[in-house]
Amino acid sequence: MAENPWVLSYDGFDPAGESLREALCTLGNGYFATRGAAEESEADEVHYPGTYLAGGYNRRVTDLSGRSIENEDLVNLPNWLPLSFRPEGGDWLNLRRMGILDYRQRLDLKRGVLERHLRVTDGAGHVTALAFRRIVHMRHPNLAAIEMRITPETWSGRVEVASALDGRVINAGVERYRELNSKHLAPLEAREAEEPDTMLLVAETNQSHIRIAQAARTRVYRDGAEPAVERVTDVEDDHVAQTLTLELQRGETLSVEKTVALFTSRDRGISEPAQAALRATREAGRFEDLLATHVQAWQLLWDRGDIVVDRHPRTQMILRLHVFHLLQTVSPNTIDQDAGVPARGLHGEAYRGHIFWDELFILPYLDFHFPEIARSLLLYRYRRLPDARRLAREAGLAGAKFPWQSGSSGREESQVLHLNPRSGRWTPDNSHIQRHVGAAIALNVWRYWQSTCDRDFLGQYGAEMLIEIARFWASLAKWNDATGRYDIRGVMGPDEFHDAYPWSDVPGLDNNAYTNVLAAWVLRRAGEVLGHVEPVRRKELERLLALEPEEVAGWGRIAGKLTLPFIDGGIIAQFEGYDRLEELDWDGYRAKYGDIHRLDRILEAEGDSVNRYKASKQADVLMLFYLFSSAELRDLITGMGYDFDPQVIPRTVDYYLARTSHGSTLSRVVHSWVLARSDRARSWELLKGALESDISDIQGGTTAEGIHLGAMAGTVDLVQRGQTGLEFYDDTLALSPCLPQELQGLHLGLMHRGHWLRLDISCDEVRVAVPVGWPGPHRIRVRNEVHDLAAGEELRFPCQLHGGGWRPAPEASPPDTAVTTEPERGKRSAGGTPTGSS
Ligand code: IFM
Repeated sequence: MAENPWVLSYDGFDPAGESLREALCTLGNGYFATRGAAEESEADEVHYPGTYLAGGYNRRVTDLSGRSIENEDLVNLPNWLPLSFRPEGGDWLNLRRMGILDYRQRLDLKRGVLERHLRVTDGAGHVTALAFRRIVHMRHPNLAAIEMRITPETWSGRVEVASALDGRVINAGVERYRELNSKHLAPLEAREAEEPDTMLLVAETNQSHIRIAQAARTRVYRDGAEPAVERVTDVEDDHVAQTLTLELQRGETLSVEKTVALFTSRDRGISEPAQAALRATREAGRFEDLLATHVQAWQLLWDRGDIVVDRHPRTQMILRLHVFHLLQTVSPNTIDQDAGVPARGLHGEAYRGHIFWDELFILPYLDFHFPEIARSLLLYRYRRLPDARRLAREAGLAGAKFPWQSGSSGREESQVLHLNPRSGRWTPDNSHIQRHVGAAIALNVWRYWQSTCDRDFLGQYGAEMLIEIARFWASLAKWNDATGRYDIRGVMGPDEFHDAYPWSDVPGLDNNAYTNVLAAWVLRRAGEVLGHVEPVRRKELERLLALEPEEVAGWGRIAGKLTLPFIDGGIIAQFEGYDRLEELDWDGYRAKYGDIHRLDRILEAEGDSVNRYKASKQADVLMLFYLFSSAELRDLITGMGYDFDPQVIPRTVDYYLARTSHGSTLSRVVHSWVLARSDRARSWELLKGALESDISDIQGGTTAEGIHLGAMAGTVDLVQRGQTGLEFYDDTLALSPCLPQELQGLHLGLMHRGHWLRLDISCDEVRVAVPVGWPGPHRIRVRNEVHDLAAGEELRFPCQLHGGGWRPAPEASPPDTAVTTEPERGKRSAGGTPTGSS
C-alpha cells in the first residue's frame, strides 16, 4: 500500500516494538507531552505511559558505588491516560490476555491525532470493537482529550468504563538508570470534584516543589445524548478512579470522552493549579469541539512549517514526522515557559530530559519558520548566564562557561558516572569537558540575529551572551612560548569517544580543531557584535560589562594565534596527538560484533579503550564543513595564521568518514551535508540513514527512551538549506540546488527578517517568489549567475536538476538587470552584516 505522507501507521499489536511506537506516537504541544502508550496500559515490560512537562525537573540523590550522586530528571508526571472497559464482571481490556482480531494504530501528523482501532475477544467470547482518538491540545496547552468508542459486536449487557488519574508513577523509562533514585512526586490531594463527573489529583515534585494538578472529566454519550450511568469514585492518596456502569445493546456504540486539564505552579496567569485545572475541565467543550480548534492550530503550524518533497512519500512522511515531533517539543506554547529544548524531546527519559548543544541542529529550522520559538530558546540560555558566569569563575576562568548538560537552573547536569550496559561497569563520564557547547550557543545567537535582524534581542540579550562566551574562550586559551601560539587544553570535541589521551590519566585533549576554530569564530564575532547594537544600548553594555577596547583587541590577537593541528597532507587533525593513535581494525570489529556504533562500550567491555584508536563516534573535524562554507572556513583558518586550501576538504571528509561509527544520530546528518555536492549518492545513503534513525530505531533500542531531536531537525534543515544551497550573504541570496536523484522537487516557505520567501524547486525549474516589502538581499545568485531580486517579484530559473547544467532564462532577469556570471564575493550572512531595516 502506498505510504500516506501525513500518517505514521502500524498494523497489529507488537509487544516487542511497543515502546518504540510509544515514543514515535507521543503527542505534545510544547507545554507537555505524553507518550503514545495504550490508554488501558500501565508501566510494565511492554508499556511505558510517560508524561513530561517542558522545564519540569526535579533532583534526587543516590548512593552509588560508594559515592553520593545527585541527578536532575525531567519528571514523569501523573498518568492521565487510564481509560478502559469491560463487559460487567468480564475481563478488563488487556492486549496481552485477549484475542486480538484486528489492530491498527495511526498517528495523523496533519491533525495531531493518535488513533487506535481494534477488535478484541475476551475469555467469555465477547467480541468488541473499540476506536480511540487522542489529542494534546495545540491551542489550549493545558488541555488533552481522549475519545473511546465501544461497540459490542456479539453481546448485550452492562458495561463498565474505568477512568483514572494515576500519581503512583516514578521515572522508570530507562533501564540503565534504574539504580538511581527515581521517586520524584509526593501526593497532595486526590478527590472527586464538585461536579461528580470530574476527578482531581494534585502532586508536587519532592525537591523543586513544582505543584501539578490534573483534573479529568469523564462522560459517556449514546446517540448524542448522555445516558444515565452509575458512577463510583475510588480515592487513594496518589490515585483517583471512577467506574461508570450502564446498559449497552449489541451493535450500539457508546462514546466515552475523557477531557483532562493539566496545570502546574510554573504556569502564569493563574491563581493556583488545582483551581485552574477544575475550571478548564468545567469550561471545555466536547471532544469534537476540542478537536476542531486543535486541528486548526496544527494547520497554522503546517502552513508555516511544512516542507514538501515530490514523489518520495516515505521521505515526505518522515520529514513531516520530524517537524511534528519538533513542534510538539517546542511550539508557540513554549514561549515564556523558560524551557530549553531537550535532546530527546518530551518523549522519554533518556539523558534525563537534559539540554545539550543539539540546539545547533534545531535552531536553523526554527529561525526560518518559527523565529519567536528560537528566540524563546535563546532566552532560556540567557536566563542561565549568571550560572554560566559562576561555572567559569569556579574554574578560575572569565566570562561564561555554559554547561554541557543543562536542566532547571543552568548548573552542570552531566552525569559523573556512566553505566556500560555491556560490561555492567560504572565508568567515569567526562563528557562535561565539551566546552564547545558555549560556541554553539554563540553561533545560535548570531544566526538568529542574521535571520531576524531582531536588534532588540541582540542589544538586550544576544550581545551580552556573545561577549561573555568570548571572554571564556579568551581566558581558556593559554599562550605557548614554544609554539608562539595559544592553546586550548583539556577539552573534548563533539566526538564523544575521545575524552583523554591513552598515555595520560587526566581527562581532556589539547587543541581540538573544532573547538579552536569555533573559539576563533566567537572571538572575532564578539569583537564586532556591539557594532550592530543600537548606540545608546551599546554604551550601556560597554559600561555594564566593563568592556574596554584593549580587551576586544586582545580577542582579535588570540583568534589570530590559536593552534590548529594538522596531519598528513594538510588534513586537519581532530586534536593534537591524534596521529599517535592506532588504526582500528574496523572490518574485524564489524565481523565480530555486527553493530559497532557504540564501539566505546564494546572496547571497554573487552578491557580496552576507544581512546587508543583513530575511531570517532560522530563528526568532529567535519562539523567545520557543516557549519561553514569553504570560503568562510578559509577565511577563519587563514585568520588563525594557517594556510588552508579548500581542495583538501574531500580528502578530509573521506579520512574521517572511514573512521567514524556514527554512534550519535547527529553524525549522519553532518556527513550527508558535507557530501551533498561532491557525492550525491553517498550523501543520500547517509541522509536515508539519518531519516530512518528514529522511525526504524537503527541504534536498536535508543528511540524508545526518547526521540533524537537534533537529528530529526537536522534532516529537515539538511533538505531546507543543505540541498538547496540556500545562503544569505550581505546583499545576495544564494541558491545552488543539489537534490539527490531520488527527490524530484522541493517546496517551502522561509521567513527572513519578518517576510516569507517562497521556493519551488522542480526537476526543470527553480521558482523564487519574493514578498512585497522584502527587506532581505537585493540580488540572487543561482549557481554562478546573479540577478536582481526585487520585492513582489517571482523569478524563474529553468534548470535540469538531476543532470545537465543550468541555463539562465531570458525572462529570469528583468530587462534592466545586469546579469553577471562572476561569483558573488560578499560575505555570507553567518559572518556578515544584516541588511535591511532593523
Ligand atoms: O549532544 C549529543 C552528543 O553530541 C552525542 N551524544 C548525545 C548528545 C545528546 O543528543
